[in-house]
Amino acid sequence: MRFDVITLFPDMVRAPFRYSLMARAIDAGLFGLQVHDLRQFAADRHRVCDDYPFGGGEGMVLKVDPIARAIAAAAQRGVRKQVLLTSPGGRRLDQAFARELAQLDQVLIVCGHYEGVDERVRQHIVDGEVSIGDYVLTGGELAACVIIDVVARLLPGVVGSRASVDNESFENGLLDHPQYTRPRVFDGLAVPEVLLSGDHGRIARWRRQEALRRTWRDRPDLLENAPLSEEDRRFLGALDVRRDSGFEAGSSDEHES
Ligand code: 6GU
Repeated sequence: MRFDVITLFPDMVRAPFRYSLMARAIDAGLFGLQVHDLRQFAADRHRVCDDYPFGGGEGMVLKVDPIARAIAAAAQRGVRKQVLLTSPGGRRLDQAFARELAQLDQVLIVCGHYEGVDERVRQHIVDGEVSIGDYVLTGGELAACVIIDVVARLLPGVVGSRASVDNESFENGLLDHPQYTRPRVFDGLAVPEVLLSGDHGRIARWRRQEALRRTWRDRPDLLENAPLSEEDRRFLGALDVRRDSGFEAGSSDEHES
């Protein structure tokens, strides 16, 4: 899969992918990242990509024609692709949207900037708009980086094992269970005994219950869509009873069935 980003600030988009897992994945050819400088597609000597708004008003507007030329230059023919504009009003990025994008051969991201983008880009040039959350960024570059990171880590081989992607928060519909590593006791804070027991069945059950408990406490909305077993539902039912009868729902390892 290949990502193309069209931006006035190419280094801002390249930088995060020079590190860690993403840098290794690109070096290994697991996905491509081409960042295009919008200025190279300006029509004039001064490489102007924005202009005053028709009708007057504050700020500058990104011009349609450099964006159209940049996309024409970057788009591959005959592949499954999407051209997306970053915009706070776009479709909200979530794990399901990321999985859709991960099926494509090419994703092109146009970074919105300044006060706005010529409406014809939205209406006629891109396939859709994407937002990374309900807040306003100064530009689309950080959003583009987030989108690429979230999608790229779903591609085969980018993250170590299939299991580490499948088991994490949101992929299984729940928040993650807690993790601990050495030392066993830090400053009087001990690791839950069950994790040292060597009893893998008991450990798996405890982890599932802690994931359920955290989700129930911090993101109960996720429980609506999470795939739950009968045993999960009994456990959650017991948490509801405890809450309704005035018990605190503190984290512990004392609630295994
Ligand atoms: Cl994609 N762009 C901007 N400018 N702000 C945002 C956003 C995108 N997503 C959330 N806020």
